[in-house]
Amino acid sequence: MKPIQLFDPASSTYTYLLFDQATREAVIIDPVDEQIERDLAVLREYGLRLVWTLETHAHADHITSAGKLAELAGARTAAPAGCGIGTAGRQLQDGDELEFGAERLRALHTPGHTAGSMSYLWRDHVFTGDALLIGGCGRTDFQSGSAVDLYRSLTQVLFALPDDTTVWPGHDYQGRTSSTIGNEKTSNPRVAGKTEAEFVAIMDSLNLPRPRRIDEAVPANLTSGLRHDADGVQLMQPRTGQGGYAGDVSPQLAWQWVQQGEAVLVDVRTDAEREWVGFVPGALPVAWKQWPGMAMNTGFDEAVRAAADGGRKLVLLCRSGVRSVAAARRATELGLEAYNILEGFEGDPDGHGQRGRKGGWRYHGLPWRQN
Ligand SMILES: N[C@@H](CCC(=O)N[C@@H](CS)C(=O)NCC(=O)O)C(=O)O
Ligand SMILES: [Fe+2]
Repeated sequence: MKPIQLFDPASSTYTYLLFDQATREAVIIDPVDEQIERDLAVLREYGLRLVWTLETHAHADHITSAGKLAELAGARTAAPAGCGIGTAGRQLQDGDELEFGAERLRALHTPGHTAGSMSYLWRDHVFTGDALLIGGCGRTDFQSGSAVDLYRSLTQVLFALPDDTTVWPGHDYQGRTSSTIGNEKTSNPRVAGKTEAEFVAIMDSLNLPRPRRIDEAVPANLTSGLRHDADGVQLMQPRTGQGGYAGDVSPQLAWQWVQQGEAVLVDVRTDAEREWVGFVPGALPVAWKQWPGMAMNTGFDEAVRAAADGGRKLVLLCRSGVRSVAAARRATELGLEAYNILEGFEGDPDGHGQRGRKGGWRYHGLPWRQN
């Protein structure tokens, strides 16, 4: 059994999908925002149900799609506890295990590239993030990096694994795909046969340019890639949609339109969310996907056409404004005028992984009820 290795050419990032053959439950490691459609297609192609998104660290060179995958695929989010990714529901400590089907993966704290960085061991495969790269290693010159810590992580944690363990790195800038612990131990030019002092001297003299996207990527990755830029209070004009739908509106503007009879409010969350979390009186329920499993609602097209009733404007509400974008795109393809309601019903998770305090329909005091 091998992981599925996927590549983002813009950042040379490898994303990995591992799955349990019997239950089809899957884990994705280091997913890249710009590749979300590809990743969703791969999940569909293999018939997989994504149960975990997992980060090796808070990346400086690309933005994760973890938060979006949680919405679109129903996954839970996990990240190393020391990385400050407060939005991730599961905060992993060294030695913690994640289960998917009958499979399990173990977190190994491998600090150095960043202080919180982790590698993940699954069967005889290790996903090393930016700790160990093929013939190299992650840089240690920013984001709480430490060459001394990385030397220990490489020589004492990763090189302690069996020699035939396959190494799957977080990046490769030269098209190489995998290595083994045995190979890296004997031939990695930065660390093989080097003392700690020699390794530190090498790392100190790399003089690499700053990653192009670091200022944008690190803050976004600390919130699972969810960029909460909506500010519903301010946005009382629709923002024209650039992504194949009519536009984005604040929860307040959506409610104003609904009250004035200008638009129909369509709740695209799952039946379970409406039932257990809360609902907006008068909203039409048309699930985009259904829980558990987040399978597509095959009745969506018909129901959303009926909701528009010959051309009425639709405002679509989901949990945090991710699924409602996908649903608005589909409604637009059907010829309808569909807007995404920013922030959704519950808003984004805050630094404690809790929703309800960072935007959303409820946060803004708009009408809702609970059974
Ligand atoms: N050129 C890339 C940055 C590449 C980079 O710095 N990569 C980090 C990983 S996030 C690294 O550790 N590289 C190690 C190396 O290049 O030896 C960009 O602008 O995004
Ligand atoms: Fe990195």
